[in-house]
Amino acid sequence: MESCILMGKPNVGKTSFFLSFASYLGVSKCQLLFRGVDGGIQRQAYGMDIARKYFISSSPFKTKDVCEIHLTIPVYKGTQELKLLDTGGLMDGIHKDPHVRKSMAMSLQSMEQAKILLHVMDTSNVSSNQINSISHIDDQLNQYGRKRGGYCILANKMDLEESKEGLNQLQRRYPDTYIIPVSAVTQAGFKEVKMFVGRNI
Ligand SMILES: Nc1nc2c(ncn2[C@@H]2O[C@H](COP(=O)(O)OP(=O)(O)O)[C@@H](O)[C@H]2O)c(=O)[nH]1
Ligand SMILES: [Mg+2]
Repeated sequence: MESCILMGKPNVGKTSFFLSFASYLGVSKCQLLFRGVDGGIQRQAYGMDIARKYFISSSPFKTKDVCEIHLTIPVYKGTQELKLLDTGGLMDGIHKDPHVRKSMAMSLQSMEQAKILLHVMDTSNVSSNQINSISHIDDQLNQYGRKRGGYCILANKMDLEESKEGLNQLQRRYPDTYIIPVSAVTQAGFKEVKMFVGRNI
C-alpha cells in the first residue's frame, strides 16, 4: 500500500490536519499504528475526538512517533487505499534530546519511502522568529520535494487573519511549487488536497 506523509516543523498543524483530513474522508475511528522510536509497532484504536485530545498540542513535539491511518481515496475510475502518515516535527540543527533526534531520523526514513509528500507550514507565522515559522529546513524540504515529485505545500491555518499576508510571502518564496491553502480547523482546501492525492497516488 502506498503512503502519503505529512512533514514540516513542529506546531504547524500536521497532527490537526492528519485527524481532520481523515474525518473529512469518512474515517470515524482511527486505527493508529505507532512506530515507536525503538522500532516496535503498536496498534491502538481511537475515536476521532479522543485522538484529537491526545495528539494535538500547543507545545512542540507531542508527536514523537510516526503514526499512520488507513484511508480510502477516490482516484480515476474508483478508489484506492492508502496510508496517511503523521510525523514528529523537523527542526533546524541538531536537537539536544536524543529521542527527538531519533524521531526526526525516522520521519526522514518514512519520507523517502512515501509516494506523496505533503509539506505543512503555518501560514499565520511565516516571517516571525518562532519555532513554527518558515526556515532553512523548509527550504531544504522544498528542494528535495520538487526534485522527487508527488510534492506540494499545505499552507495551513488559513482561518487566521495573519495568514493572508503569509500566503503571499509563501508564494513568493516558493514560486515553482503547488501550494494549497488549507485550514485543519475549517477543512478549507481539503477538496483540493484530496484531488492532489488522488492524482499522485
Ligand atoms: N487556527 C488554527 N490553528 C491550528 C490549525 N491547525 C493546527 N492548529 C493549532 O496549532 C497547534 C499545533 O497543532 P498540531 O496539530 O499539534 O501541530 P504539529 O506539531 O505540526 O502536529 C495547536 O494548538 C492546534 O490547535 C489551523 O488550521 N488553524
Ligand atoms: Mg504533531
